[in-house]
Amino acid sequence: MKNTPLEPCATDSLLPSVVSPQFDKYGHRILTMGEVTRFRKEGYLHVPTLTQPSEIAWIGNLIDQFYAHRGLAHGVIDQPTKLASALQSTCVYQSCLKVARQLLGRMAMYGNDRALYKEAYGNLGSPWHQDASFHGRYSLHDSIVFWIPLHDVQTENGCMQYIPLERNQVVLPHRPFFPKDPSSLMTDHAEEFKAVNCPLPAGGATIHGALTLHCAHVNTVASRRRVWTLTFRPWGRWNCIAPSRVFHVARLIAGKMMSSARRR
Ligand SMILES: O=C(O)CCC(=O)C(=O)O
Repeated sequence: MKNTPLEPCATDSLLPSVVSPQFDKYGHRILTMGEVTRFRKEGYLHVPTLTQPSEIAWIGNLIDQFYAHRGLAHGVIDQPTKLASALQSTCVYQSCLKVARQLLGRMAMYGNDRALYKEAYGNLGSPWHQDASFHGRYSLHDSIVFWIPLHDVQTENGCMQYIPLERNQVVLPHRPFFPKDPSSLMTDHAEEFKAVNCPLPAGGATIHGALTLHCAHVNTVASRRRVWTLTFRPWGRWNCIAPSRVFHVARLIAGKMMSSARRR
């Protein structure tokens, strides 16, 4: 599916380097230098114009059918792209791949995707966490996630919030969000007064890195909150054998061996 580039509005043209979205010759969204710089500094990017709302409506319909087929109203569906490979040909998927290559280098590839639907009139948001807390201790935390709502999102229906990266950001202590589910992690160390709210129109997305603290508001409205996320990382699903990762692990192991030899 190929989209026509969005027309910059009159106000956008007054601030070209800051807000005018940039598209390549295929109509795929790419980042401006300013956006790349902002992502590197803050660890997330608010992108109100990633693709056309009509494409998002089409994707939303398709993913709704996966939920209906499974008899689910909400919850997580892993890898919708495996269920419908047409998703990989969409303009939004191709834009995400190009943006991932701008941010992570040309070896960036698809890692994973998920549909995250939250119930209407819910009482739980997604707690503050860093995606890095789910990664192994040898990870370089070099993945990025595109969070793509399938309709307009604001505070009331579960948009994201981010805390800009600190200098030398580390992985903070996390604990299970649901006490009986060790895979549901949250942190008590988010400085919430620094949070930036990220409402979006359909066709927009946020992008965040693995060290960036984020959470999503509770969905308090009468309809489900529907989101598709796409994760990219260097070497994609082969990230664990990416040369940078192998080098990193070797350095950590060598460091450990040297310090235990010194202790003896
Ligand atoms: O959509 C949500 O509720 C949270 C999503 C999230 O934390 C993530 O994609 O990393």
